[in-house]
Amino acid sequence: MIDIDQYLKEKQAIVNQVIKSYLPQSGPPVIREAMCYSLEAGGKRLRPILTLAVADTIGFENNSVLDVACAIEMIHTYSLIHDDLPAMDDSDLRRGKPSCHRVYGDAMAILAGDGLLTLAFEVLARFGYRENNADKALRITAELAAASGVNGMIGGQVLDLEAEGNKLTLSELNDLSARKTGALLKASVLCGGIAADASSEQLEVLDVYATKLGTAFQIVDDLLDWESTAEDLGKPTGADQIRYKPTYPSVLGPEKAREYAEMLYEQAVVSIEGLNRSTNILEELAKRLIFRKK
Ligand code: GRG
Repeated sequence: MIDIDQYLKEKQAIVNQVIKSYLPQSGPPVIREAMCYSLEAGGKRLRPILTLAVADTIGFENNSVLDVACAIEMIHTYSLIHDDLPAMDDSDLRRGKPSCHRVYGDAMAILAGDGLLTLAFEVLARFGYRENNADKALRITAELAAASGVNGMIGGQVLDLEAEGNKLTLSELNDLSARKTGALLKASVLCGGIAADASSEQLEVLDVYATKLGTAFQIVDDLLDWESTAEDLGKPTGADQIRYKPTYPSVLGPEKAREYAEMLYEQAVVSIEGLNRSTNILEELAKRLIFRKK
């Protein structure tokens, strides 16, 4: 049995160290500072840890997968910076600290997000130069660009903005969540598999695991916004209700939403038996994601 607390701590430390080393060493100081501010504001690093955990599960021992993991965290952080802007969710607090635009202003926060998104793809391209990784890098780049783009996270954000004040069916909410949150989470898992030379059968299994986990993760995010305090979460809570956003607890009720998340978690855990590897890390990670308190 793996000590998941220890595993998370070790992987967080590695991601934090490596991601910092990729930050530009030249260019206008203010933009570099704003990018660093948001990257170092203390996120959980769930997505890069999922990438690394998949590679560990497949049995791939090569540090180059860290490039992929860090690129994914950069894309995630960019999305949070832009999501907090006044034109979007207008949120003053992120990761327990004033959001990027509250410290650096709207223009610099937009550019810091753009800077992180661009840097992510530079890191991926450079990963392609290393150790004959070119084919993998192309597949991973395509996967991440699609997951972040109009049919993935950006499209999900559009649906989310349009949903304010409207009623959604469960199936519409599932579609929104699969794009806004699920796509990048799924890509974190699949890119770990691609970087680790997983077989196509293993990638299919990982796809099912990540799809279930992505929806369950969003349900829990909605439940935390519904039930927790800003102090607990490090970001404002109750915002979804204030903005009349349809969420899992508002559509299903909090109890049914929790049951739905737990059912998806159980299905995710069963699905990865198909990997034919020891899947303890991925099981424990799924448990952490679903039973988390922030
Ligand atoms: C602006 C293109 C664009 C997209 C924004 C990420 C996103 C899409 C919106 C954030 C709003 C939100 C609450 C989404 C739900 C799930 C989510 C992405 C939560 C934040 O992820 P965590 O909990 O955050 O992994 P940390 O800070 O730990 O990295």
